[in-house]
Amino acid sequence: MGVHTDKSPSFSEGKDMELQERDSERDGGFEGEQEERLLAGGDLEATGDVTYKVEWHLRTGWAVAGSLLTAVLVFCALSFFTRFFIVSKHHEQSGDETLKVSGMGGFRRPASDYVLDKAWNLDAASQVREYNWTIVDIVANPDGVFRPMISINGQFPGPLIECNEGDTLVIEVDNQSVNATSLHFHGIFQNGTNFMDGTSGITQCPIAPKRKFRYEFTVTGQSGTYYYHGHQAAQASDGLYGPVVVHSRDEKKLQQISYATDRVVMLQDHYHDLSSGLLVSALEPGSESSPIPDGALINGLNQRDCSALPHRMCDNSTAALPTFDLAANANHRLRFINVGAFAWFQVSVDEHQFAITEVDGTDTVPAYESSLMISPAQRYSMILNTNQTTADSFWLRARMVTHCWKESQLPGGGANEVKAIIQYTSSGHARSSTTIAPQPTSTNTNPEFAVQCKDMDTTRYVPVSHEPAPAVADHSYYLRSNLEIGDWRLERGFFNQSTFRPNLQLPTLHRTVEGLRKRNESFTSMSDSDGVNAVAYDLKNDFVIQHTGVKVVDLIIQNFDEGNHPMHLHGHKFWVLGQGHGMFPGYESIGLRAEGQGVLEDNQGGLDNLTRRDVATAEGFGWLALRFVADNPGVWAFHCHMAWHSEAGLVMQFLSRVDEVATWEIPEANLQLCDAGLEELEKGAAPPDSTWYGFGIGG
Ligand SMILES: [Cu+2]
Repeated sequence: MGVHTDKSPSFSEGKDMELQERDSERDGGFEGEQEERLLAGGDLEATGDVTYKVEWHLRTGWAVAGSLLTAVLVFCALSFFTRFFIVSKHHEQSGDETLKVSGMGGFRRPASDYVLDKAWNLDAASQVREYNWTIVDIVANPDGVFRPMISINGQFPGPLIECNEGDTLVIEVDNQSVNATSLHFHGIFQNGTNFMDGTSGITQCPIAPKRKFRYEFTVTGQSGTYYYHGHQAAQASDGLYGPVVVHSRDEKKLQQISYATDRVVMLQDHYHDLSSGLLVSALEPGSESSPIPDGALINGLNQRDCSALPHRMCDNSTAALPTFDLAANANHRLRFINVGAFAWFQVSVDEHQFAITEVDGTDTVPAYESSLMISPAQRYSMILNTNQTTADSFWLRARMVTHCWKESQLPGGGANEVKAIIQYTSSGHARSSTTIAPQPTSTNTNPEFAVQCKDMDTTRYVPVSHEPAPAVADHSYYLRSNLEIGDWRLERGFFNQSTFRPNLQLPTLHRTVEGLRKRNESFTSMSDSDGVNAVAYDLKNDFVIQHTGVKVVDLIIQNFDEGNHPMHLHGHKFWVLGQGHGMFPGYESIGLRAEGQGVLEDNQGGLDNLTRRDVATAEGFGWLALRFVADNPGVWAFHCHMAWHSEAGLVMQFLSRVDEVATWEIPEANLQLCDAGLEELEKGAAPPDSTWYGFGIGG
């Protein structure tokens, strides 16, 4: 089902044709573009220079032919490299001979990797689970369109990390990408291991190209569905992500509906271009809009019609819609993770309702829904009962909510909806993996068509484990969030007056530990006080709120943008006290005394059943009220999880347990990462303010 099947008998010929078309329409070939973008974040002036030279060369016919030949040869070499070196190397490493997709589809991770093992032992003794990952750049075509991607061991999406609560995870990372990287384990508390949080510029220096780093931490005090992703600029969007499932020893009690199967369903807005290039255009002067995705993927899969994309390298013969084989008349757990950079998804299953039983790692009492709204970085588990008799296959629909974007039209005729096939199977008679499931004929029975990007009403989702929020807050902070644009300056995200710039060579945690240890006065003068620390940190680019001892903290976020911001706090779960449109109406309106000093008379028990989660959204021109216990020592990022917004600087930090952090030393391996030199550490980083000259702000 490749493109141009009528025009070209073989893929390689089709490829040549594509290249020629591209060359005649744009200056420089695919390879040239790719190299420029892979190295973006480097020297932009040099990039301009290259473009000029290519244009000059194109003035002679021989040069045109020569360029074409070179481009074709380089592409063939790259394809050969990807196919035979990266893919076969992975084969050797994993000994996996069952990989069915061959050739250019060899980067695809088998769908079965995201189905959890039924025989998993919840009672196993705590153990160390080790993963060996090589970060490599590949060229891959998840939906048919080829693009450069960042992968783990040559495959996309990343492997599942699965463990029991109490296990220790060891992830050996060997960075063979041209860009620097760091890996963040989203939602994992990292209590006592803040330096393993993987936030470049905050808890660690990036892992420079050709360097290695070992993440090692014990997962305690939490269970459920999480994920990991690259935390250098927006590189998660280039494919560097994967799921994390932590099993509670009490999983069977915490999940109140028992289920026959358990799997991960990752939703991703998918761009056909590298995030480094998109980021430059996202931040360009005078524009507040974010790059619009070209389409969407479910577990790395979708299938585009290549004939509609004549300007792209495209072959959809190994691309397919994802299929979930589910035994009929049984309950099945689907763990949804929005791993995307920007888009919200509305999820529904034709002719089915489902129960929500988990919100960001918090097990909840089943609540029935016909549609699910999920922001970037949020997770929800749904239990689907395969009890329909009208058909034996149904569409699962994941629709990007385009109404929340400034421009709602996807480029290149891209569809905002990605579908998966829910295929009923009679138990013991699973569909053979070689047969393609027939397409369902079901129609969308979900009447509500979301046009706003708002969190699900989590007051409907009562945690199974009773953990009421503390009644009295020690501190309440009012934070204004917004994006600022203007001529001759990059778009920048702000919390109050501050827009974040990561210090890649001297992360906040390193500066803090050193400052406290060496009794540097700018750190010690503040070390007994709580609040904004503008003495040790430059408030302009480094907004740090600190607490010493264990404190209860309220955050009121007032969003001054028409767009929404899904806010994520590293290292903690928070209680959502309230959220809504317009100006924050005051504590009384959410049943609490002023400044969060206890509950109102008529709201006794009002804090008992609030959901705890790690991503909650301040809707467009709306507010969000959160409460968390600052008991986890270290420096924790708090940021919008839309990649284009966080990279604009919509990030601040909480320094918790100053008393404890003062006793720390930074591990030697972390310090060594910083030795790589700024030029190496900045590879793949967000563009600096100096990218545009003039009246730059926050530079
Ligand atoms: Cu945002």
